Amino acid sequence: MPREENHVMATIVLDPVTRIEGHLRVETRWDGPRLAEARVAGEMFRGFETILRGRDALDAPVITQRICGVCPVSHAVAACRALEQALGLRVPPNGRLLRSLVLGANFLQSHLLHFYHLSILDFVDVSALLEADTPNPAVRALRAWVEAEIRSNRVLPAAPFLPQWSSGLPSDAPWAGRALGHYLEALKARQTAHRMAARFGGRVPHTATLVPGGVTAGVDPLAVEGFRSELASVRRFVEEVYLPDALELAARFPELANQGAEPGRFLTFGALEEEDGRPWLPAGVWAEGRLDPLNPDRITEETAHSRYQEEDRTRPLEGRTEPAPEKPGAYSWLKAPRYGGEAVEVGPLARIRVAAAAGTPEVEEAEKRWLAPAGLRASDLSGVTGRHLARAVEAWMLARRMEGWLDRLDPAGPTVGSYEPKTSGKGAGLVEAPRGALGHWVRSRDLRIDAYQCIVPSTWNFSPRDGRGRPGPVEAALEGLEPRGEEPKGLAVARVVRSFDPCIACAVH
Ligand code: NFE
Repeated sequence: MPREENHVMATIVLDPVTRIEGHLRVETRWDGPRLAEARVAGEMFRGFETILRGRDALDAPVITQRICGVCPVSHAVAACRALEQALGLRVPPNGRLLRSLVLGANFLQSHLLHFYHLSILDFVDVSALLEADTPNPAVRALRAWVEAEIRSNRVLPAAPFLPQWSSGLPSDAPWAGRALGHYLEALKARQTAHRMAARFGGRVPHTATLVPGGVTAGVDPLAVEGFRSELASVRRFVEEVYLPDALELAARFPELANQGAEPGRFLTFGALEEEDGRPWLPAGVWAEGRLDPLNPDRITEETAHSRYQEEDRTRPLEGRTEPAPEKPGAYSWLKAPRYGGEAVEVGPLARIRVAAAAGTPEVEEAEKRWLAPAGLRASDLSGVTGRHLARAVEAWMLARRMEGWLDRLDPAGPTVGSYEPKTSGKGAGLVEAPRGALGHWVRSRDLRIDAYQCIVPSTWNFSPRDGRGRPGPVEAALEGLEPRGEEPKGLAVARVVRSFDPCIACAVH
């Protein structure tokens, strides 16, 4: 790092980063107005891969769901698919569709959680309400309420403490008021999405019906119709509230499309299964202006700066996950996944960019309806606002696709394949979770887990430096950041970090 004489570099540390899942530390060094170096670190060890060794192989979907309370369905599906490959189990079309419906419901609730409950407070300024000059009685009442809160020194802005009635603000209310009001409506929409997942998952957040070979819930017509009407209400929320808010955010902060845009290499395993096992959104790797097919053999995990003992670079099933808390040079409990030796971004932006490059018709439709009127293109989405928009657009595309999956369920067909598993074998379950590419790799011996490794979306995005000292995707996105003059540096860092939707509980697993 360059250090001129008489030139003091400022350090800003966010530790812990709040409004995320898990324990994340972000250390940044600034060269004047420019962020020169960033280190992001997962601050805890969990050890699921070690816990799994020696367990009954068929228990992996139950155990790995406990990695996370936000995206447990993705872990269940990844574990099921890994075991299906290892043990030669077949899944009937109903089983795949039910899995995608439960996982799709989880995507919807997760995207809403991220936008309204974790991120939007980075962008709204309730003090705008104090300046609102409007005769509208609802806005005036909210303004009086905010003034009273400030006078009594209660903490603001803090949406959970907004009054319930603020969710009904009219459309001419200031954006801060409307967006925060939507915080409360989004809680209800998430509740509905959770209910949808429970209809076929048995319970949430940790489902009870997803097993290797399919889903043990039947295609009950009452559950199907209940799911359909709940899906319609979540879709309405996405169309009428979420997408307009995400577009308004992008319009209000145009400079954030360029902030946090690195590393500019995107990877996806292909999102959500159709009934024949093909992915709904395509798999692929986009880098340097080119889309390449995914080659899972190019995936490695590095540990040069991670608190683990093993060799610096391993293929997934060769990893061992043996903690080394005092290892010299190590600063994170995350390993560093790499594709062909390169750091890649995963998540909704990666899925949309790969699907756009592949000419997926649904992305073209979404672009025409939502992005083009705002002068935006799916293939150009990037940076902080690009990630928020990609998530919102994906929620819309997914809600529509799920209606089609409901139509294709066959009430007379089986939901689980015949159950005569082999007892030994190796398998990989490569799926997409809300936050990006998720892989589970398993080796079963006599139906016992001999080896198990997970590479999780937030491990890709929040990885530390690798053996060559090259930064992980979020580190790369932060380095070079130059906030606008009046924008506090810590806030600019938090906006970039949160745009990746960190889940460090998952990332360290
Ligand atoms: Ni804990 Fe997750 C998702 C997975 S993590 S939330 O989405 O897998 O990055």
